[in-house]
Amino acid sequence: MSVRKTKIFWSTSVALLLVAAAWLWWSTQHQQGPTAKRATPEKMSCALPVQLAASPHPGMVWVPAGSFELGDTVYPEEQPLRKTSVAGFWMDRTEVTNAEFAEFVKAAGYITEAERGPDLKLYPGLPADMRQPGAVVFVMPKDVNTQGSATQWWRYVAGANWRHPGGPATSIEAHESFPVVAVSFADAKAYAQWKGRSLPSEAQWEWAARAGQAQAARDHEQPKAANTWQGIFPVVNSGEDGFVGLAPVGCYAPNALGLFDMIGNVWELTSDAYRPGHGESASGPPDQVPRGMATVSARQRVIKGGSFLCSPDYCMRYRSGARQPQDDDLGASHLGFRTVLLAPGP
Ligand SMILES: [Ca+2]
Repeated sequence: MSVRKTKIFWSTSVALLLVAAAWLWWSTQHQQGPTAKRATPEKMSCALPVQLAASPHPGMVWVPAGSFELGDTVYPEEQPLRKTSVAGFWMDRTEVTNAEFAEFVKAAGYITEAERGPDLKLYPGLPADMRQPGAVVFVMPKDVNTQGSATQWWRYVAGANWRHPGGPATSIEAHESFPVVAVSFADAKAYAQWKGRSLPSEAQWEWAARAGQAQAARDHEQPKAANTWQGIFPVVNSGEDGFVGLAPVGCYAPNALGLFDMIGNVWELTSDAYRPGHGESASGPPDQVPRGMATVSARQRVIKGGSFLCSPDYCMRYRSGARQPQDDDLGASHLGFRTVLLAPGP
């Protein structure tokens, strides 16, 4: 072996050893805490504290009026900060569960948009697989091109809906305490109206998530007491927080107002139409957005709170000020909601 070849051999060997050592270290770090937790099955429900019998609206908590700066400073769509005030209101202390949504569906005979399918008059250019009823599902890829698009892990799955969140082969059996997902804006609104309530505005939602602390949004750390993503998105999910996928509602400590899972678990729909920012220039019509291969003038809402898919290396939207657009008529496996009620306080 020549001197040059020997050098190359040793350089390569040292590099391989370093990579192996790094992988071993990472594995060890993530086996002692997280994987030990995952050795036990993920919980199917979590006990919620009993509310005071005197509460006029069981299952809801009072959010007092307040003034604060809407938005945050991490991503462009959350800026600029805007002074906002909200009046007091009641809010569901958890995300709406499968059991609660099932009660509504049964009583109202309601069929969700994901079960009915897209309005083909609105989407004449949709590819064949997206013309069928369905919803968008996160599917963990084996490998990923970091320069590529999110379609590497988001799939439109025919037959996916709130009863079958991962597609026809999946079910919500024994998942009564999990947040309902794959619902559209109209579905969530119909549920809220059936309950005599409404969906929160973005400002109401954000103020509630901050639990009355005007400066709470300046903390950009990944929260420990929330269902988010630990590992390397979207290919390694250590489940360090106890859940690889969705968690039942109420598994983490509530915020100071008694609201559970405002951050993480599922994104939550609001009643606000989406604009790409909080500035004056953001008051125009919604952007043209792609849906499949078609570009349509979709109506979009603001969604809040991030989900079990939010990670520091890809989407640090596990913050009260974070926001994203969501097509009104498109359900997704990381999207749910909760309701609010405008009524006198306690
Ligand atoms: Ca998690």
